[in-house]
Amino acid sequence: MTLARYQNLRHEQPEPGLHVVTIDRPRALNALDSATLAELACVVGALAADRTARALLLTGGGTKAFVAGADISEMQSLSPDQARAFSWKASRLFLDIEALPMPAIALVNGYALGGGCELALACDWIVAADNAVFGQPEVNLGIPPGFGGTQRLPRRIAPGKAMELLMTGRQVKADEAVAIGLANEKVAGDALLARGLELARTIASKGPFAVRLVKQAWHRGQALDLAQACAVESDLFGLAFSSPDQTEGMRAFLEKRPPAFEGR
Ligand code: DAK
Repeated sequence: MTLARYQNLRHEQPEPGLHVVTIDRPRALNALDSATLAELACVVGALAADRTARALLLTGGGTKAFVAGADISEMQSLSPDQARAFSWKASRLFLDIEALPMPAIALVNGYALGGGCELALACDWIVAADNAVFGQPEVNLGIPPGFGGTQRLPRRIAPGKAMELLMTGRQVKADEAVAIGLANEKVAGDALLARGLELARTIASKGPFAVRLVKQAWHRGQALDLAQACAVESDLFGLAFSSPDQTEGMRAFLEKRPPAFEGR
């Protein structure tokens, strides 16, 4: 079911609670211009408020590119002030994606370069099609990454490897992306959406409140030392015991039946 039609993206719900957002701007290999970022912000705002949403799959239209970066033709003549504002606007959007209550999985089909790689990194994990190519080639254009790449890449993969990729602009294909922990797995291109939906269904079958708490614990703990982060986890663990899902999940286990979670 198509939920909303935009100029540069599609928002579909193939099954209850499972959302697929496709960046679809093929003439520029799905590059992110201001209009596309504004549309993405609308979808992310709607998803953040949707308590029935269980998982987001983010992908690119066509088979050649996930997202080939920020739109270079739009960016080339920005003033320093405009560049800073553009970068911060997109960074806030990517922070909002990261903060979505439901898991977000990037299904990377083809090029995920610059802002495209950064968009994938704002998702909880990445599944790569066999033609996926990741990279932060900004240094080739005389600029550093501007949508969080210098921050998220060293948090996702080994910091030294991240610095290598950020400073050389070297692109990595799907096998290497899996080997360095950038992508979780590689699948055939024509199986990418099916694999994403399979993962989304698995997540949707778990306690939705618990899944939200896992994501919250991880992100809130990132900025803290281990003791403080574990205290956050204890708080959220306690919170889970105020939820009908906890009562149902444990009762179902003891009664040897599958749980029927309400999502709260
Ligand atoms: N922006 C705009 N158009 C793009 C594009 C992009 N990032 N990538 C591709 N295109 C367009 C091409 O210009 C071409 O348009 P036409 O000539 O047909 O009109 C069309 O898409 C097809 O591309 P190609 O003809 O080049 O296709 P190929 O198969 O030969 O090559 C490629 C595919 C992905 C290897 C190549 O297109 C490429 O290298 N693209 C650029 C990749 C790149 O460098 N991406 C990173 C962009 S920089 C910041 C804010 C943001 C950022 C940084 C700072 N501040 C404000 C501080 C983030 C920056 C980036 O993301």
